[in-house]
Amino acid sequence: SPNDLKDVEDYVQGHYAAPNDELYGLAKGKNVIYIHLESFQQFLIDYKLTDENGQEHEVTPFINSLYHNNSTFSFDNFFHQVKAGKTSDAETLLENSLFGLNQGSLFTQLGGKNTFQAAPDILKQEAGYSSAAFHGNSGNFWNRTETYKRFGYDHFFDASYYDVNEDNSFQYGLHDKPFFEQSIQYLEHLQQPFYSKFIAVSNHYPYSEFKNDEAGFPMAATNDETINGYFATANYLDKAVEEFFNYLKASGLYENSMIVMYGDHYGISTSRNPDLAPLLGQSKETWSNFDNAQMQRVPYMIHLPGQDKGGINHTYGGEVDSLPTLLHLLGIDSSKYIQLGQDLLSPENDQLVAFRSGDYMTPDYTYYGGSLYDNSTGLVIPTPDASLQAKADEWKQAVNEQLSTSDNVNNGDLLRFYTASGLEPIDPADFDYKNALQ
Ligand code: GP9
Ligand code: MN
Repeated sequence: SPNDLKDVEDYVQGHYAAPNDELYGLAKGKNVIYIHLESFQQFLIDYKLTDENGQEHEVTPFINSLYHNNSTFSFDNFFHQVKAGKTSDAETLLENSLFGLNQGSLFTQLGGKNTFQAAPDILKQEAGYSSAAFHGNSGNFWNRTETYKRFGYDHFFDASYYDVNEDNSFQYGLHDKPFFEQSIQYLEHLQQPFYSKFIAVSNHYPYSEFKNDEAGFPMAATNDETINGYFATANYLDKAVEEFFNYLKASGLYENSMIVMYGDHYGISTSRNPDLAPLLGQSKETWSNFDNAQMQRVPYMIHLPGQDKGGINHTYGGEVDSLPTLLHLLGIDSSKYIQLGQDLLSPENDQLVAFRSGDYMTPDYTYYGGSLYDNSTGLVIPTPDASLQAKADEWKQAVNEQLSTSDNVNNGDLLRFYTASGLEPIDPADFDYKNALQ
């Protein structure tokens, strides 16, 4: 009911982190280009795979160069917060600053009926942005077509807009190089400024597509085929992203754009991590749940050509924090929206990262699978002293509150009652993705 909204608004007000004055509006009026790095974990950044002759191969040289560039706000303590909705949960988090559901996918269950106040809609109504999503798979996957209408996407270029054939695709759709290459003709027609996202998908489990790639990136040599192929598909993604940047530069779009790259979730599941451990300089035998929690880091990089205020930021945060961060860089006040994250560039950021399971992470402690760990040692703290226990209780409560607020908003479809943002309601019937260019 509308009354339930009151608690949500109180939470949002109490949790709001005011922007960093120096950075507010730094990207005002820029195009926004999201590049979705499928299943891409932070450990790939700067990683070098050693082949059987002892030679090292940098897996993602292009993405690494962006990561280390002062035009990029890079984060090394950024965590995914998805559950069963995987990619679609990441989309929910990044574009709404709300969590996915505790069971199943929000896109599938509520994407076709709820009211949202998502990034494309906010930017359209506040700053005249057009918007488009690009993905070389069927629009029905994760119920995207219906959900995107309610997010306010003007255009959705799904597989029907691409030449997808046996040679250039796999079970999840078009491969990344042809995907970016064929996207350009559509991107060129968008009215600027635009908000866009490109969901690249080649680096998706089972990582078996580039084993015999002509580029010949080596396989890892563990007992697990999934791990072995992961580096070569990540390398392919890196090259595809580089080609896309070259296009953006050649077309002149680059200078007018803010390019945001994120890993949506882990690519190597927890059960496989012990086999990965030796490649990370750790031992299979001592691998623990603490290590599993650290592996949930994914890249988050905001590349803003022509400025040098970036660098590697160590703030602890997660996908829910992306939208307020982005809006503030674009010079848009996020405080009037129901967003549950905090600007990662704000000095007021709490640095408490909720996992969807209710576990959490702070700069000093990890709570995972029911145990509290000291981040500096990686060891369990069996009996925290009274002051630490009090803090841990507070963190747990704050995490539960963030997650339950999200569930209340989503399950109660509460945004349909929320008028204080001043956004006009969306009518999904206004959107027809079959005629995307009209
Ligand atoms: C396919 C892709 C699937 O459209 O988005 O990703 P997943 O959710 O399986 O990571
Ligand atoms: Mn995914």
